[in-house]
Amino acid sequence: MTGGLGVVTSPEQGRLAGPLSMSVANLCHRLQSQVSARTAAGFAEVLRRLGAPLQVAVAGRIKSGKSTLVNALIGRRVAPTDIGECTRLVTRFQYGTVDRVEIVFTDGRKQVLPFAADGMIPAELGVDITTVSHIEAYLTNAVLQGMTVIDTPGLGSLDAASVSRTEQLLGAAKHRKDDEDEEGSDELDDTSRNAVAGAEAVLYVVTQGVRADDQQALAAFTAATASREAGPVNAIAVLNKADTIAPESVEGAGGDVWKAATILSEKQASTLKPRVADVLPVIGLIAESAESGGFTSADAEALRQLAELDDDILQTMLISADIFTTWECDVPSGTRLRLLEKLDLFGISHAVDVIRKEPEITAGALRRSLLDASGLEAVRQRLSIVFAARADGIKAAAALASVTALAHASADPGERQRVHDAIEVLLAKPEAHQLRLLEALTLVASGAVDMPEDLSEEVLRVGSNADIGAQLGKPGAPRPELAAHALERAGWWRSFASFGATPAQSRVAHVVHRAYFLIWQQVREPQS
Ligand SMILES: Nc1nc2c(ncn2[C@@H]2O[C@H](COP(=O)(O)OP(=O)(O)O)[C@@H](O)[C@H]2O)c(=O)[nH]1
Ligand SMILES: [Mg+2]
Repeated sequence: MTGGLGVVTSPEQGRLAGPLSMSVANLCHRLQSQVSARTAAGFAEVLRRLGAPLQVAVAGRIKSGKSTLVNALIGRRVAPTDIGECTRLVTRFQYGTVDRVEIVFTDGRKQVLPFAADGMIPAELGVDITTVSHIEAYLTNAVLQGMTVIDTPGLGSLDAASVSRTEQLLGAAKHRKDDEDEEGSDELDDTSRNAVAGAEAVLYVVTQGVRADDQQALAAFTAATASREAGPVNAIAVLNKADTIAPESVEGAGGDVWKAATILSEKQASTLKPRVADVLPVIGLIAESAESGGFTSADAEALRQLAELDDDILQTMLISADIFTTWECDVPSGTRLRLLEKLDLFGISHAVDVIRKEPEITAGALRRSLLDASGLEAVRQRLSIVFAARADGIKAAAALASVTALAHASADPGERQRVHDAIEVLLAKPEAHQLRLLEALTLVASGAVDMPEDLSEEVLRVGSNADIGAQLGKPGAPRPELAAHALERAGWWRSFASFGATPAQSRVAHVVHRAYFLIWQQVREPQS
């Protein structure tokens, strides 16, 4: 997730995700002097967001383990989990040079919030929560340089106030009709605020059974994010709490928890399609403990003691949390409770197995093995491939949507026309091709445009990878082979666009043809 990918820097604009974001930023700059103060203020906000890391919201039902996963991703136990006021608020985790937490009130006021003794954001704020908009946490953790993580209370659940706070922040709130318009104000009105507030990408957390309201929440969520279409371009999903799946309930799992989780994830991917491209199993709790310093050498020591128990006894203890903590045993029950909170039964059982296979294993290596067992690495990689590779397109699309909304809200027809014309010019530029590719990918992956399966897969592959070898399905192949393949496919898609395609397929085919052509231009031998 640490950018690296085509990060473009310009003196006045900070870090931009790529050439397309740069073009949109230039558009905003140029137009700022030609529009009303209000629209200009909106553009300033768009510019600020374009220069910020990708905004990834973690969404899902209450108690699906969102905050736990956020802690794991950041590598620090900072978001309160389970209960407390804070779990009912939206918290934005962004990079900062000094650790600092602020309460942001609905009237715009801010108040510094000291960390709790354990280094976490306090679960109780000591202020009237109905006056709070959200919490802003600035942390020094490097991963936040690549993305801002937004922890949400959960859509489709909880009290109405939490839901509306979540929706507000994600830009889903219904645009309020303001009767008394304060003309000429530099302040952003609600419409603009909402237009620019949307998260740009979603990490959707589900647990075992995807229910109808999961689907609805995801639909609402992806529609609410600033991208024009809800779709797999900016949303990925995890099946969390994989450790709690009973493997015997899943056919074909052969009693293996991870296998069962993988099978269920695949099933859920087809249920959640077309909103997300795929679903990855993960054990957020173990990932959090392994990544955030929660797992200590004292824990490793206690596990070592448990590993020495007679296996029959241990297996009996591991039947349930109650038996595990109340069983007569040398490891103090308080210690066992702590292990349970950090690893749950599956993690404890996994650690014991590892210790029994390798009694001399260090606490560090044991932690590493727990991390491997959590599936977090695969989630990180997916985030990096899907979001980082598309950050330029995603951010630019979000920014353009905001610019369009701002112009639309303007009372001045001349201003609307100027913005409209500028966007037209931008869309004709070569770098805007990525927008069309992402759009084509959304159309195909969502089933809006019907394609034979092999062609859909090809579109997804070309549109979802940053690496040319991966885009062409030939990772690591030599350049001449890549060039030849790209040229061949460019030709194929052009003829598909002309012959034997429906009008909708034909539009997609033109975009794919152009994508291959641009790839070919990059990898062909330099012309002498
Ligand atoms: N067994 C297990 N428990 C988990 C996992 N992830 C989270 N939990 C627990 O689920 C509860 C709710 O987690 P939380 O992160 O607060 O959920 P949120 O409401 O979605 O933010 C907490 O008690 C977590 O410890 C997991 O992967 N496995
Ligand atoms: Mg939470």
